[in-house]
Amino acid sequence: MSEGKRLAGEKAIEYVEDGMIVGVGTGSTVAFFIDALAKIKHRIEGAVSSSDQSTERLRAHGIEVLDLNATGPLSLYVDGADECDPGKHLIKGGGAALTREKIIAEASEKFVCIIDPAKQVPVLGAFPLPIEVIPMARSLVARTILETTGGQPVWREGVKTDNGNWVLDIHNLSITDPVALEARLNQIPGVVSVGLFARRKADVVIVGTATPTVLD
Ligand code: ABF
Repeated sequence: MSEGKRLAGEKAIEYVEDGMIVGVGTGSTVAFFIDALAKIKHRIEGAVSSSDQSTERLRAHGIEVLDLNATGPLSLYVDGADECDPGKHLIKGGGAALTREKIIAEASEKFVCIIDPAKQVPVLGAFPLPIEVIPMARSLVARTILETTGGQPVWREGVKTDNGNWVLDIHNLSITDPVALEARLNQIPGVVSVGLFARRKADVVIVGTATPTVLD
């Protein structure tokens, strides 16, 4: 598994161009990308980070971490995923960083997703769908999801996001229309963000097979 993550993470370096400010996701696959980015840090201006965890790793390598408000739109965002369907729609948020990940993906021209082969699925949903919620709305959102989707929401107890919110993981979904479900869940008051990257899906998917496979 980690060999596939390393292969995908290192292959993504090919998308980094001189002078870039690189959007950087979160997770163990991204950690391989950050370590590879460190080897060419003299070629880039800096990074915009999606989590305290990635910020720490970037800074440890001496890579400058910049504020998205100061950088404006980015050319490139590199991030992992929990599941990827044939249409490059993703489930993300296993690392509880989904909100800032989604913000940077939205601000980026090209979203390159790096995954090991195990993340490829025919239909999204076997991995419980993470949703970031305002704490006071946890039960309201859970009830609404139960009533309207047939999914089973489970509170990721003990986990607080970098934004100080909570996470619900929705089990038992089979997501055949990810764009529609993302829009429906986004409407529920108290939902901060949904771990479906469907409206803004990956532009390129790099799968960490022995010879990395590029889906674009
Ligand atoms: C992050 O990458 C999260 O959205 C997703 O949960 C995670 C996948 O983690 P890993 O690369 O460690 O499998 O972007």
